[in-house]
Amino acid sequence: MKRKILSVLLCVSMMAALTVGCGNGNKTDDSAASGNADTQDQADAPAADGAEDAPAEDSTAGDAAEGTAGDAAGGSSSGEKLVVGFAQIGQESGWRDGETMSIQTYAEEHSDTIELLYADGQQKQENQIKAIKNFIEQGVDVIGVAPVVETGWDQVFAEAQDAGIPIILLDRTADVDESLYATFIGSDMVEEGKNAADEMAKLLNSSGKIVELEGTVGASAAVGRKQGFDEQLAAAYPDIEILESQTGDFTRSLGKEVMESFLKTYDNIDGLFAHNDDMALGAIEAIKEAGLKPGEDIKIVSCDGVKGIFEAMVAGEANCTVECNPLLGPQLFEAAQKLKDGEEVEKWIKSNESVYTADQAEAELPNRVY
Ligand code: GZL
Repeated sequence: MKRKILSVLLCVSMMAALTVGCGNGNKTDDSAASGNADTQDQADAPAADGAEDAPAEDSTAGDAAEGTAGDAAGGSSSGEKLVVGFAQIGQESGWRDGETMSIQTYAEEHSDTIELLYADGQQKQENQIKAIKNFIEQGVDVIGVAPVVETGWDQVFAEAQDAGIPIILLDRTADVDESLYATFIGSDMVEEGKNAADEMAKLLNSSGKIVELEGTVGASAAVGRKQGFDEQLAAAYPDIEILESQTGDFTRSLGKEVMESFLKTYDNIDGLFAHNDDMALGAIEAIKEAGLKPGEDIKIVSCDGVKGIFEAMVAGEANCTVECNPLLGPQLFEAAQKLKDGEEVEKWIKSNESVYTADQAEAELPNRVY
């Protein structure tokens, strides 16, 4: 009962302080920091156009937020629904949108037993931390988070632990004591980097000069892929040289911008390793605008396996993608239910993935769902 009163009070105060976006979770809304609910009910609610200007007392938002928070507390206290708060990174890549779609679709399809409170962090750690704090206040059963960077999570994870709410790390790890999270659901990024190095070596006959587009600085996906790639080059391919490596922040636009600067600096680039397909797709635009043939003059290896890179491979403009599975919604809720039921969950639920080369692209393209 106390939790319910607290939730309602919190909602009222939140409504006084925040504009609230009640659109579907795929829209970036100003409620990112609030961890405002994006539940089945809300997902169907008409998006409050211009929500950022909506008066705080906006009835739709107010009702939805208050109702949701109440439901959340009610749901968990009555034990009827599994209530999960998820603090997403943002919408920086096609891969990320695929993950968000997987989570929200699963929650919608199981709305009779699952309540999802979704927050879009807009690529800012402080928004994700605020959302987690709000999930704690709202008394969710389990908190999921895709940590935008590895560090800075100890305190808020400890607060969740003190509140008896388990943390699930999704697709990226956090540099915290293992006792502070229940499980990590995601890929082996070091393995992905190693696989990318092996594929680049095949394309260059183990010799050449390459450039590298790194992911978000401090993100475990970028740290791991670089580690795996560098270690494999050092161990097996001493004649492949990295001319320069810079972050493209996992985005297509910055990937293009950085590749443009690489092309202005170097006239002997044989290959590009991009930590995700979105940056590779931006780089392909830059390579073509420079009058060169991507996939031929410059061999391109990247990670993720989004539809767009398969289309580029079919067009002969990219050479390989190391798959990284974003469709983690089912595993997230399955692990959350186990944790709610007091069952053991393995510390690392590892995704199994493939490596796709251009010769496989045409046959595989119809199977790609993100
Ligand atoms: C990988 C994930 C990465 C993707 C990028 O698990 O964290 O973040 O490779 C995304 O596309 O931005």
